Amino acid sequence: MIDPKDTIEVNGYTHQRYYQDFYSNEEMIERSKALLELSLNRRSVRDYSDKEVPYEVIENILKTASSAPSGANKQPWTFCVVKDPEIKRKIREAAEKEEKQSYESRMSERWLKDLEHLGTDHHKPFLETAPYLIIVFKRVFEMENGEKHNNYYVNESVGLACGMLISAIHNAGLVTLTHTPSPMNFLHNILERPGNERPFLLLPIGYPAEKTYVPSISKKSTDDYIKIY
Ligand code: IYR
Repeated sequence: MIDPKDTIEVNGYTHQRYYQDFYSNEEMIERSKALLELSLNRRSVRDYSDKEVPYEVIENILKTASSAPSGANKQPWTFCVVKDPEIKRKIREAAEKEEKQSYESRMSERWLKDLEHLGTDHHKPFLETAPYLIIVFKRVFEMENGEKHNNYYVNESVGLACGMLISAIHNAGLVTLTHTPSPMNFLHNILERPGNERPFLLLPIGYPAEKTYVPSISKKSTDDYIKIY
């Protein structure tokens, strides 16, 4: 919470007083557990229903993503929201063409073996079935008065925003999938994006198809990824 009236000046810029809710240890444990349980129930879903999602939800989750920290607060991202069936069809067609080549010749034997248990292939029907596609672009630089100014920590910043977006989608009761067709320049062309933007990630958003199965996989145990010093 920010108190707009309680301010100080730093280097000639206004800083506002910041307050955060304070919880007891018990409350903190409860709250962190609740988010953990919610997060553990999130899965990448590849089969979508075409059921409509209110646009207000899309806007709220994108505002959540855009609240992410970023290098020098440049917020170097653009979220393209695609609902138009004709644009979705074009994206599916181009993505499947690239993915077919990837699965048939660009991906190594080892890579294909590593993906086998997930059951993926070059068919991407979700690109047309899901009610919305969000295509995330990173903004490598900004133009100001005809001058090019590079943004900072662009991949880190956009990655953080995408993580928050994925959590927000799950929290709303919807599902998504991190789809990275490769190469993905076709997204730049289809969506006619400007020269300072590069495609970063594609996320379908919607409800899961009525009877959906996901791979039976587990997450690493804490001993494998937490090192206490
Ligand atoms: N982009 C391809 C292949 C793929 C690659 C990885 I690494 C995955 O975790 C899953 C899929 C596809 O979307 O099918």
